[in-house]
Amino acid sequence: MDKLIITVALTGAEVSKADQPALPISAQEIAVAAEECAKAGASIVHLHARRSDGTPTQDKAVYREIIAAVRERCDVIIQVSTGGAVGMTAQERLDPVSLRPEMATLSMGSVNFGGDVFMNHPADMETFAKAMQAHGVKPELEIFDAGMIATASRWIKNGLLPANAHFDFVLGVPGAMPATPEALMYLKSQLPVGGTWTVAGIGPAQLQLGTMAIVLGGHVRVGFEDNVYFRKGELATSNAQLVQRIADISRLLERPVANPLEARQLLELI
Ligand code: KMH
Ligand code: ZN
Repeated sequence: MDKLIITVALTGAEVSKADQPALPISAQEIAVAAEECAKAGASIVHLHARRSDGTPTQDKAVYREIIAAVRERCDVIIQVSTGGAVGMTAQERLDPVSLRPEMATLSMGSVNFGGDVFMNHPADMETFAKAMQAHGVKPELEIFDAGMIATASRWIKNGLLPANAHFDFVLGVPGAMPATPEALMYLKSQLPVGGTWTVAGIGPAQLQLGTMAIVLGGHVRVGFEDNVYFRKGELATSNAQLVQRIADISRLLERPVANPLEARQLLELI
C-alpha cells in the first residue's frame, strides 16, 4: 500500500470564527496553520481565501498573498479551491488557477448544498478543466454524488481530464451522498483505472471515513472546512490536532504517512 497522503482543508468558505475560534483566515494565520499541519503530517493544503471581514473571496491577489506566506514557511503541495462559495460566478471561482498552484479542485457536478444549490454547469466545468490543463495545474475531482464519478470517467476517456486523476469523495453534505461506509465502498468500486482517491467526511465522519480510507488504501482529508470538532461537544484546538490524530491512527495501523515530496511522487506532480 502507498504511504498515506493527508490533505488539510484549513479554512473553507462556510465556517466562521464564531463556529471555530481557531479558524485561520488571514494569510499569516493560514501560513502558520499550514506549517503546523505540515509538521503533523499533512502534505497537501486545500486553500480558500477570505477578505479581512471573513467573507469568502476568490480574488487572485488574496490567494497570491496566502500562497506566498505558506511557501515561506513550508513545502506542502498547494491546492486552491475553485469551488469557492455557493453563489459565486464561475469566472470568479476560476481566478486563482492562473497563479499556477500545483493543484486545484474541480467539482464534477451540481448538488444541493444544505439549503443552497452548488452550481457546476457542464460548460463551466469544461472551462475549468481546460484552464487547469493550460496552466499545468493538476485537478482534484470533487465527488459529491455517484453520478459525478461517472462524468469524470467519461471526461478521462475523452481527454478533458488526466488518466491519473485524483478524486476527493466528499461524503455527508446535506443534499449529497451520505457519509456511510457503503457509500465510500461504492465510490471506491467505481474509481477508474489509474485514479487515486481521498475522502473528506463531513462532521464526525471525518474520523470514521478517514480511518476506513487508511485501511482501504485511499488517502484522507481533514480540517476545519469539513469538521470543527475533535470529538462530540469538544471543538478541535487547531487544524493540526486533526492532522496529528489521523497521522497517529495511520502509523498505528502500520501505514506510514507521506511527506510532501513523496506525495508529489504518488500524485505524479513531479
Ligand atoms: N464551498 C463549497 C460550496 C471546493 O473547495 O472545491 C465548495 C467547496 C469545494 O468548498
Ligand atoms: Zn473547499
